[in-house]
Amino acid sequence: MDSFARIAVVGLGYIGLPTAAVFAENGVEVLGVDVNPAVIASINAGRPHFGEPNLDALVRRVVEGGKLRAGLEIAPADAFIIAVPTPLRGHGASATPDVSYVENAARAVAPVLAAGNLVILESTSPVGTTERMAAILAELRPDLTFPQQKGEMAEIQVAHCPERVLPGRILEEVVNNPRVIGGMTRRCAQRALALYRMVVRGECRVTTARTAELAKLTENAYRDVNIAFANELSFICDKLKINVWDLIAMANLHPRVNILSPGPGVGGHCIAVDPWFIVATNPEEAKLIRAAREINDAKPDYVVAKVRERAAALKRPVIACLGLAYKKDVDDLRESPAVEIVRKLAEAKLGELLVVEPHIGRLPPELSGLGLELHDFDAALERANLVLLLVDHQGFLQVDRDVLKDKFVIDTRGVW
Ligand code: SAJ
Repeated sequence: MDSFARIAVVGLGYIGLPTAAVFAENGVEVLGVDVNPAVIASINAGRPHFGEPNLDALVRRVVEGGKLRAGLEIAPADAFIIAVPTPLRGHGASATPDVSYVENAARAVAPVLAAGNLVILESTSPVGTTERMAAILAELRPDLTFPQQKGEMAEIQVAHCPERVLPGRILEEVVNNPRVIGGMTRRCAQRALALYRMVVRGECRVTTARTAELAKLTENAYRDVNIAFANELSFICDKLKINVWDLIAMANLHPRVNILSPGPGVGGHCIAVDPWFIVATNPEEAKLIRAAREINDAKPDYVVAKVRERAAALKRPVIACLGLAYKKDVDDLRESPAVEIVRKLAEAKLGELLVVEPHIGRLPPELSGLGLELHDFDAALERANLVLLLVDHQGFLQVDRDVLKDKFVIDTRGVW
């Protein structure tokens, strides 16, 4: 039975909500489940609870059309997509992935499972999590059969289909990106393939659940390692008094070299986190992956030290800090190196800080609690004698050279 008239999406965050809305748009009856009543109320009123291009209109349409409904309680469905957070607990090499939200989602789904159902884990997860989820389901439903017990003959199919969308382009990428579909058995994978085929236009490749888990982690670790290479070059270039951006542009002229850009550090919910999932399961083997994380994590302190050095030369430092988001043109401050840098500058009392972030209306408590306020871009540039560019937002790119002329400038993104 390959038809999916009704699906349930557990977890209505950055991934779950767009996924639910896209299925609903394609005619599937979707129940979105979340533990947060405010999220449920907002979605049922047709309003997403976070900013993402085109998501507002889509959610309003599918809610008004009766195809998407959000609730606190799970209900029977043909397929269940679990898209809950898998955070990291602790810091650095001793951090451990927390899969308790996945475990809780499995416990919530178990009572409504029926023979013929498909359960998909979309959350980025350490290798073995899909099997762990299936084990919980089997424990709670001894009346049903699962792939780990009956292989291809199982009544319930279980798969891992990791999301890989880029914040800021989620709706486009959810449909057009290629997908890795990892089944606990071939039949599980085929069933999951049939589901995603309803909405995904990109290529869908079928594999095992464990390969799919590691594939997702590998993609983000690959990017992290490559950014670490660029950041390491920035340390080397500073010592050798070479402009790192020029250096990279020159090296990238080679047809088989494509170095990424150094920055103030690596932020966001994925690249700064997922490589640790590999280190956690393979601490002996994952030497390069761990080193990359450490290099990228060291970058904010390096930027703070640079500011400290420059500020020491000023009688009364007034520092414009441009950008707080984890990357350009988004309002997302999660794991943002810019926030860490501004916080450390404020704690070190290096001078007056003028924080500029046009994408948010109010500072996060960790910064407002330090007495900081949001400032207007032009006014901050005018007043500052030290300008620290942290995020390459579109709005920061065009700047009057004359305004910068007599100021110290630290451009962590190499855009000026
Ligand atoms: N960054 C640099 N230099 C670069 C590129 C990025 O310093 O040359 C920094 C950014 O400023 C940012 C961080 O890296 O702080 C991460 O940004 P990103 O744009 O590379 O990636 P994310 O975290 O927004 O999304 C990533 C994507 N993964 C890959 O590109 C391999 C996305 O496809 C995934 O779906 C997402 O992680 C996820 O959810 O896992």
